[in-house]
Amino acid sequence: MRSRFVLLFIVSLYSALSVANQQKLEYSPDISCNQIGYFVDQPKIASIRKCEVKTFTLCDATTHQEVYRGKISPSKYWGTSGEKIRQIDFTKFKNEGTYYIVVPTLGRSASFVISNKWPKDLLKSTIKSYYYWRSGMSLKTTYARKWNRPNGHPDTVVYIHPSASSSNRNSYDVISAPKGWYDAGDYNKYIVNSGITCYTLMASYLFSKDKWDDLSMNIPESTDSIPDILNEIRYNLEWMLSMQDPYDGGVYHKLTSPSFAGEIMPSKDIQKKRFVVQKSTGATLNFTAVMAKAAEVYNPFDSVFAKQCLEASLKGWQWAIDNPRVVYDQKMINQKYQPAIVTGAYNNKDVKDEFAWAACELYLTTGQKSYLSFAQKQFLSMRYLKVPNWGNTAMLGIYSLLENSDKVSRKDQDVMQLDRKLLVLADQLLDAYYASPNKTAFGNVSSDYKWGSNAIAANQGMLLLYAWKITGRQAYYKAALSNADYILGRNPMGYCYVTGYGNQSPKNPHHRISSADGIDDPIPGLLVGGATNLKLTSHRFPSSYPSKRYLDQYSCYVTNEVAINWNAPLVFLLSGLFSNL
Ligand code: 9MR
Ligand code: 9MR
Repeated sequence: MRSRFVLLFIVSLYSALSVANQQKLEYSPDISCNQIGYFVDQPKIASIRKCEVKTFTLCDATTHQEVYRGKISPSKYWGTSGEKIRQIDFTKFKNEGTYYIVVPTLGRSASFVISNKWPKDLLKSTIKSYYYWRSGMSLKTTYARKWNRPNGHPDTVVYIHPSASSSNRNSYDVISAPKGWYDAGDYNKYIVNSGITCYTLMASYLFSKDKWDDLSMNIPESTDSIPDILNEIRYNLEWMLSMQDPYDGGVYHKLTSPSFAGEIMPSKDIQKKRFVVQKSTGATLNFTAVMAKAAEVYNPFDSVFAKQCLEASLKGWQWAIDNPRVVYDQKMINQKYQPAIVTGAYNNKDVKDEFAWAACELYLTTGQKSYLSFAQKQFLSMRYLKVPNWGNTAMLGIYSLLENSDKVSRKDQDVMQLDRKLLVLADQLLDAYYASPNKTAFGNVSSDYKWGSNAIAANQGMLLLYAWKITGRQAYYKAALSNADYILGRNPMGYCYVTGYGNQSPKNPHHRISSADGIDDPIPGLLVGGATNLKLTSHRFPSSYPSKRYLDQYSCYVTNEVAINWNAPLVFLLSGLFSNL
């Protein structure tokens, strides 16, 4: 009896002491985990660096009691971080709750949840970011909370730049092109980048409809009967429509001030005139593809708007067929015209992929076989497709055809090798995931760390989710999830790269509004560009290895800018992962 009492005493003393010790543990940036959450029945991986201990424990974040204990894997060298990485795997632990990891000698990790609901709040925030990107309206406290702001850039007086004059519109004629989203940290509006962004968000709606139907974003249109994500996208589509020259169907490349604004709020940026510049084939085809898609997506809600989108798309297509090689070459333009334009170029030189994509969308919306034949020819002339980005959109057409494979005959699917086009890339990513010392599909090769690397991770995730959907193979889903883990903290910098989320997130994004609004917290839900191998600025990074070339500084635009085309694949990835549950 006595000895049992002593034993019990010793055990409870030990656990009280270990709880007290746990509470005192310091946060260690060397334990990288998804700082938001893990799904109950999916892989739960974290990683560590610089440490040889053999076991880890998982602790309940409220009681600080140990709930699970496991072995840490042997180390493997990761070429893109220049470090030896070790895995912590607690996949087998399936109790919902909030936890942290403890690694003796290192400390504790960030807290995260194990739950099937974790993406919801983050998803709301990443899509709400588009509301904060709106140009041409004031943001009211009801919707914008402390980030409310007065109107800036009404864009009701926009000049035709001399590069854009045509028989019906002279230089310095005034047009009105209001609404739309700012591109990124700057205040300009670019058609090429709007194209892939609107497509990706509409695709997200189609892919995860049940998640979007009742997700309220608390925006001015929230009381109508249309899903909020579509309300938000329409705000930009309406601007895009105004960028088409009604006389010939061509689309201006961008609406911009001649140079970037300073670190000021939109309402203070009133010094410079804003122009629409030269029409381009790339912009017109982006527009054509997006408007064809919008005609399909919006038809059940507003057939008048859908019809307007389709007419605009057809007009754009005709212009592109008549003008197939009008490249936007800013340098050349500046040699010929005044004022010089020095903002983002998005100079899409090769437009084969835009032709293919636009033809796919027009085929699906109109049912006319000639568009599909056109697309097939374009695809035949491309050796292989790529994970999409603003300059390479061919895969977007493949996504759309695969989502609507009932509209493509078996024979056409075979001729085009439709599945293969996607699966070749998905399998490469899957192999990378299996072989990765970091257990992520993203980030194993230096070429993943271009400008906006976090969006490359998200776009790879999007591609993997399509592969999962058409094959039903869970491995693709897990690989997609690994990229979400990377973005949300399981990376060598230990950053959750979305503003306002996680234990360590960017505080100084290259985002003029977040910087100039006088509010400490940046606007939430913005994905920063992330680590990069580019050597554009003279900043000193924590390491010369690509996955660690990241700085949370306003001036470091090459790692810390935010952009509409980067948030969109994250929105897709989060909602798509969530749609499995
Ligand atoms: O602020 C600009 C950002 O939005 C662009 O993405 C980036 C690249 O075009 O340029 C930024 O502007 C910088 C300019 O290019 C060079 N001087 C410093 C500017 C602001 O930091
Ligand atoms: O994301 C764009 C990147 O791929 C290009 O290499 C770079 C230079 O043209 O421009 C980036 O886009 C920026 C745009 O030019 C201006 N607005 C901010 C964008 C994000 O940095």
